[in-house]
Amino acid sequence: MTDNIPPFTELLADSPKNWGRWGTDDEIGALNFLGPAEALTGAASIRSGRSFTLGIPIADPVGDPVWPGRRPTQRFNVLDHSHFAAGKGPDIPGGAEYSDDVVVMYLQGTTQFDALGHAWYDGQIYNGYPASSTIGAMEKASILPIAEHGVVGRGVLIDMATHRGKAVLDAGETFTHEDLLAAAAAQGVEIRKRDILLIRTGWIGSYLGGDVEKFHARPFLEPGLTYSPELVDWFVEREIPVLGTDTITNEVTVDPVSHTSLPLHQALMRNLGVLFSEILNLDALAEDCRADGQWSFLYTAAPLKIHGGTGAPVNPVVIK
Ligand code: UVW
Repeated sequence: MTDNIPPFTELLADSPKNWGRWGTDDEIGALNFLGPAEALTGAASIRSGRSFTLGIPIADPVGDPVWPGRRPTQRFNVLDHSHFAAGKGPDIPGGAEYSDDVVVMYLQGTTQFDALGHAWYDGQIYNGYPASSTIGAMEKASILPIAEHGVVGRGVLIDMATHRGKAVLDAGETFTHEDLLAAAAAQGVEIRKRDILLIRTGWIGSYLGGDVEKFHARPFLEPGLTYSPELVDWFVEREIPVLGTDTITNEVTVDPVSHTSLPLHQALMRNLGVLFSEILNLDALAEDCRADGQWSFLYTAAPLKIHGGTGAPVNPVVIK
């Protein structure tokens, strides 16, 4: 272990856990907070019926934004008109032609939900399942049970970039739950118990707007929420089921206090079972919310049902 950087066993020794709260066989964690009542609360937020999709386009020829070490999604045409023109396409009765393609992608390589077992420390994933259950395919706490359940509730958007008077937060810029509450108050919206919490930093928007170099710049350093015991307690007290942001990792890449990398993946996802949805495009939604002052809405999402998946792509739909 690097000098002076505490291992998570030490940093999070007293951090709360939801393990066992929904049964020893639970695999969906804080998604248990979202049921019919929360779906109706979300639906009651609808005013105009305007809808927004939060996924980014996949297999961008310039390279999708991914965590270092992952490769951007590649899409290959394996059948198209050229095959038929060369007499090599399948012979379909009636003369129809068609096209096919294949993608090679990291399941965390686009807008996605992480499985609860996606990140861990100390030999155990969410709910105490052994880390060895991730070998080969996730036997436990994979994305499949989350995908079977679906994610529906009242969403609330906190536009941290606008709150700080910026189009995009700076590399490594941090904020806390108290900053979220201040931004919410400025926006005139309340972050209620069991809300699906979406936070805009402008980061992915800058990529979509053409600032691609930022994503290939090193060191890789995103802005985001920072770990503190108080932040974790706030997630517990608010029963936040889902954290979604327009960054690749949903938190500042390196916590400036403990110097650990991605401690919220451990404190919130592994320990509390909070669902993480990353690489969201929140810009069009934020623009609309700034225009009409309505920052809450019905949020719906269904990640793909991938057996044993560490996560799955998703294109959430929000209705205002
Ligand atoms: C890592 O797993 C490193 O990040 P994420 O969950 O954000 O894809």
